[in-house]
Amino acid sequence: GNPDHRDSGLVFPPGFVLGSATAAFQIEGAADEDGRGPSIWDTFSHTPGKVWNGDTGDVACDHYHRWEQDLDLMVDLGLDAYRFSIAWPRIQPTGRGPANPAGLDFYGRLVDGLLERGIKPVATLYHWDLPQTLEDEGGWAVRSTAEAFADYATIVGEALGDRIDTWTTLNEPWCSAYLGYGQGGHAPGRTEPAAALAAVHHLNLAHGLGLQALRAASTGDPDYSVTLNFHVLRGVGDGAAEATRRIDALANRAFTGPMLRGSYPEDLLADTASVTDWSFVRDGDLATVHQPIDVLGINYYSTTTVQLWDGRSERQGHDGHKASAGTAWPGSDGVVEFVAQPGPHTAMGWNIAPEALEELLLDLHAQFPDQPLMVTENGAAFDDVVGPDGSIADVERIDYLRRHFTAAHRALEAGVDLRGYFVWSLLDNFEWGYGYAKRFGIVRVDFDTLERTPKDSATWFRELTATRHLP
Ligand code: GBH
Repeated sequence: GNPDHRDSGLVFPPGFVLGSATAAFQIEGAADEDGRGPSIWDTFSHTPGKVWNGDTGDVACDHYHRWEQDLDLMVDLGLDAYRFSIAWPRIQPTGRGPANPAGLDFYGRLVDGLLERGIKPVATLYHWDLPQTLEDEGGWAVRSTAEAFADYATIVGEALGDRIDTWTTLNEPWCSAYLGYGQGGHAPGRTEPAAALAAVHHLNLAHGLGLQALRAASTGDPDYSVTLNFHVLRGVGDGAAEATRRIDALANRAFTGPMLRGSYPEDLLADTASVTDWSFVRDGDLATVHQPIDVLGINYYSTTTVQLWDGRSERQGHDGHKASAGTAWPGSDGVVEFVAQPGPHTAMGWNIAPEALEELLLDLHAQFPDQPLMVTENGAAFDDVVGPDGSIADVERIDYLRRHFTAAHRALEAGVDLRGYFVWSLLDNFEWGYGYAKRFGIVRVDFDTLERTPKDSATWFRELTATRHLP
């Protein structure tokens, strides 16, 4: 092996899934092709001032045309599994009605291509690209969007449910609800705290209805999952416990409560009482949302530090998203403030805290002892430099990944039922509000030529998948 990649002595067991992840809007491009309808991210990214540099998803990595080449990259990297998302507006251009056969065919070819190469397909139904027509009818703030999602899940379940390894209903509903409808830095860019909380519930409901639909339609034996972005919280000051309790309720327990326990936390309802009365939760909804899942997906990047607002200091922005009139924290805006965290930081400005991943996995295992877990995203953006020979010596990314894989391994050794780990991301791609300015890939994409070049982190990851020993 490469002398830079000395064996750490840590070995991942044979069944542990080593994969990489992407999302449809971030890589596919081909926005107008084969009957695809517009999504909220098309509208948002084409609205001046919303995305850095005016970048859009029109071309992205052109994966829609280059998918076979990308499959070959996955083979080269030795992936056990590939986590991708299905673009709802390719399947139902207006979010309702009959399936668009060309859209289904694209994912059918992709899934068959993965299976032919021995790579497990892990498919997410919703990674943020809501059909624009559904947003025009109210988006996630209204119940009918969750009902439409169930019909979409039936269509993809019938078409692909004989071949999928793992279905994931939603990616990070926290982002969809709070950044999309509260803070406004994500599509559809609304800044309505009550709508954000309604979106939380309708996304939870979509998860439940989607699981029911997928289970009824899938003829294979797939696993069923959802992916949440957990906030690992640090509190400072006299009110540390109260500040972390409030943010934990909004960020984490608003989803794990209904999905894994069957109820919304009482403290969440109390903290948000001035914003909404939660009357959008109807009889029977919680039973629909609360269904067993085979695996809980976890996206983890960094920690979050909070304190009670002292009423004097300027309130801090959150999450590196550009300043907006909205809040990601309905009911706690002006109560809790977010504290700058010590470095080192990635190019996103996110602090690097691998020990918090171990802590998160242990905590979730303690809370939900029988629930298998999977890291469905972890990775980092850095300012990559292309060397004179064309190579990309992304040593910081290798270090980030090595430290987070080590944290995951420690959790495994402590008895956590951790099933696998997906690096975000396979390719540099459209990083939402940051456009193409932030690069998370282990494979570089030149956005002029669309050429792919594996970075040193890809070589490092290939060694891990080949040997199962952490280099
Ligand atoms: C994921 O979002 C997405 O699933 C993926 O599409 C995206 O490309 C990738 O990560 C990289 O961004 O302000 O300190 O509390 C992650 C979004 C990032 C939102 C961390 C919450 C908390 C940082 N999350 N953020 S902090």
